[in-house]
Amino acid sequence: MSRGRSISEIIGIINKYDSFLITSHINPDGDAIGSQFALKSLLEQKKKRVTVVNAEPVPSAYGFLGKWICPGELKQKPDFEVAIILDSSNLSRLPEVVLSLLLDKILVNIDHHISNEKFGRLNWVDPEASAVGEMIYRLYGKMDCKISRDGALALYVAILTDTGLFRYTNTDSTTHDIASELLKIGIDPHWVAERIYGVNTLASMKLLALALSTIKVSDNGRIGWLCVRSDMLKKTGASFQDTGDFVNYARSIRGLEVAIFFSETETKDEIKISFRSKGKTDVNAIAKNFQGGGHPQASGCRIKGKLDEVIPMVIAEVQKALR
Ligand SMILES: [Mn+2]
Repeated sequence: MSRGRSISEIIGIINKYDSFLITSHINPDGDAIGSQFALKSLLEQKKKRVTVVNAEPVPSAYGFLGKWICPGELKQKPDFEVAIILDSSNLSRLPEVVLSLLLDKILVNIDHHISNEKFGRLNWVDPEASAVGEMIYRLYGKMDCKISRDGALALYVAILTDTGLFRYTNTDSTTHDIASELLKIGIDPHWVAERIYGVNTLASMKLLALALSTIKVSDNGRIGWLCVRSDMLKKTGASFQDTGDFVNYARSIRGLEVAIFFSETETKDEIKISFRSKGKTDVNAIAKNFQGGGHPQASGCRIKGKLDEVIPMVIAEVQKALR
């Protein structure tokens, strides 16, 4: 896949059309949120009409980045020519209400998941990029656009969160070079980190305590997992959104190779699963066996069934992959 051609084709589309819709996957993370706002900024600088639409409002921890539109707030179907979908490996990552707005439109797919299914008319997929935010940063450069302070803030959030605060294997000198450029535009890293990582609620801490009490490690010490059941949410007053980084607590256990987080969901008999690998094991391949995907070191999927059945089945699959 020639990266150079994809990015110049994206620029061609941006120059050719006037009106754009930007969206991303359900349960948006910092990269999904930040890259959408950063791309909006870029397109507005180019005097384009831009609407950012997602099924749910901006999660409160990221509220400082701005607001987008939810389908319920639309008085009529948004009028646009091109839909740009960010950070989503396939269209089933988009909620129905958003998908229904995209029928018959030109779809542009900008993503960095190795599992991306190239669903767009135009696909710019770069698994080497630490975050979609890094790709949007490059787009700014190629289009000779000045990054505004708001744009820089959004890009910084995308890269900060998708590299796990510059800790994951997708972090390299390029990531730090970009972060450095963004700080020069006026981003205060302490202020940003406090907004995102210093705002846990007491309810979410109590939920974490319950989840941690479920931690188990396989006999060979290579797999660790923990889970959240719906009744834990009732007990603590926390929500499913509060479980976003729980898998990392299992991941931090010494000697472990694969960490897994299992959670019941709003949908009855549907279990959400997050995988993290510490190195050699490709958890994207494991998630793929269950119609999920992601990155080699961080992936996820959803499986129909009861928690007590799903856990042993998934552990057995991971044991197989480790052999
Ligand atoms: Mn991402």
